[in-house]
Amino acid sequence: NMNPPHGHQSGFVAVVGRPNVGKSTLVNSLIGQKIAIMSDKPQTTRNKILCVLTQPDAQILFIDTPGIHKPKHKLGEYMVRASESTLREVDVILFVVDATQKMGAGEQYILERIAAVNTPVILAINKIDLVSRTDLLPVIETYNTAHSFNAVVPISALNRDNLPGLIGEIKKYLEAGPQYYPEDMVTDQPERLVMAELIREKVLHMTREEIPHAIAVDMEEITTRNNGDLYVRAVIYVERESQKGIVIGHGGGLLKEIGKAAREDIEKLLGSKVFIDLWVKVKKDWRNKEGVLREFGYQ
Ligand code: GDP
Ligand code: MG
Ligand code: K
Repeated sequence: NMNPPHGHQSGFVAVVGRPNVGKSTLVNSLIGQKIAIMSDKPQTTRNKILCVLTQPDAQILFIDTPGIHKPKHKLGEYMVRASESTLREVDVILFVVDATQKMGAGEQYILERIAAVNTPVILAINKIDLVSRTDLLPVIETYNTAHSFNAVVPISALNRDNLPGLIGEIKKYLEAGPQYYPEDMVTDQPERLVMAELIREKVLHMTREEIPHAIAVDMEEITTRNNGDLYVRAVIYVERESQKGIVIGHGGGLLKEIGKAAREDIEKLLGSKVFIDLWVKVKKDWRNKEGVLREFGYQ
């Protein structure tokens, strides 16, 4: 049921910023659990859900936008285009910068990308625990001169300083919408998202560029057995029969390899023995139906 309860808001926030400004720290502080683990792996997948913040009146899905960085190879160029459409589709862009660093080429590049879209942009100036008030003001001024932000919010991701203020600003730009993820899934089973992303990552790695980035992995069942082992059944959704063939591979060989690689990562992550039951299904044109939401397999 996608009808939002009265007054409930939800939406997507694209988190952008160059490495080491504190994106992962921010995401971890927001959700209070270490699930941003995926964001430090090689940037091969398109968008990843970094965290889902569930409050009584709102659900905010923070997504990583890897293609925002200057491309170094052909796949990178593809990802820049992909990230541009992401920046257009999300409700808010959260641009994270480091208060202790001068605005540099990395920031300039991101500013150019966000100037090309109409999405509201909130600037989070992070690490204010490391600078004095007098040193912070010129930083704010420099960024305000460079771009007309919808809001500028000084924060310390590490000390959780002013995070409610940041969330408050984000909420101004969310629309009425449902809770996409059940609350318990997000707070008690963050590993579910991570598992889906791990499987997705393996598919993209192992099929190279033959498979478009828009595939979705749906975790159909996660069961803990009596001995603590985990049983996972997941469906990989592709757009065409031919892609299904590629993912499955000759005699099911590639799907087996994908399952094995994902299993090894998930076992490392969770520390328990894992059985993965992988299926591939075709969902025609679901990517074209619109928006980031569909990308994650939601109807
Ligand atoms: P990312 O590459 O943007 O994801 O950056 P990380 O979250 O990995 O942070 C990079 C470094 O900055 C780490 O050593 C963090 O501990 C540190 N850091 C992040 N946020 C803050 C903050 O608010 N204050 C301070 N002092 N350090 C921070
Ligand atoms: Mg990080
Ligand atoms: K990152």
